[in-house]
Amino acid sequence: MTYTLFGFPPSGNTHKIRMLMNFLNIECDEVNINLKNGEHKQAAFLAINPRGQVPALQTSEGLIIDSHAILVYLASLHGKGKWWPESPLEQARLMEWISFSANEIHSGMASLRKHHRLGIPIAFEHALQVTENSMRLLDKHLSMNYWLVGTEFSLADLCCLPYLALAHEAQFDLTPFPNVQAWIARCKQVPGITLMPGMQAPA
Ligand SMILES: N[C@@H](CCC(=O)N[C@@H](CS)C(=O)NCC(=O)O)C(=O)O
Repeated sequence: MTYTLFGFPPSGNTHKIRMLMNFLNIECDEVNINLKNGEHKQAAFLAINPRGQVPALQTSEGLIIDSHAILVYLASLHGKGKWWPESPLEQARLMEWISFSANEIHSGMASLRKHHRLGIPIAFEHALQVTENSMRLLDKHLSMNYWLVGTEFSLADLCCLPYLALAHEAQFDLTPFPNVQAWIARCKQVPGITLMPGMQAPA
């Protein structure tokens, strides 16, 4: 199966796909869509993805859009067992965090980073509030759990990691959330993990 990933190098959502592909040893071509010059809203890319967003993945079965949809597709197709469990309850546990990534992290930390790194206007106070609330929740969860779900690094950790490891680019101080900081450091030590530029910095 050949894959083509439409992405953008600074995009944490694109990076999630790269991380899973590398864990699964999947070969993939990448096409860069330059979000800075608006290529994602031009007709050529809108014909591929009408949502005008990256990432999008061209597969032999058709185009898949949205980082979380792509992760679930790849994990269930190539990583049954380790990356996508059989049990509906375990799948639901992963989905709890995939949803946290798509909602709280997307409209919180990722939004703050978009503002500070790319200069895009956002509802700043709202994004800050969402980030503070969600980091408080996450810190509490991680005070009782080594990984987000179960006993090893999973798709839940993978999808939440990039934007949280880039908190410094969002100009958000994680010092009041020591369990989140320790979890980020743990994730970065997982064998086979792929870090994007900026993720190496201490959280
Ligand atoms: N829910 C989508 C969000 C994708 C997203 O927001 N992508 C950003 C880049 S990281 C983008 O393409 N932004 C341009 C836009 O929304 O117009 C996902 O998880 O893939």
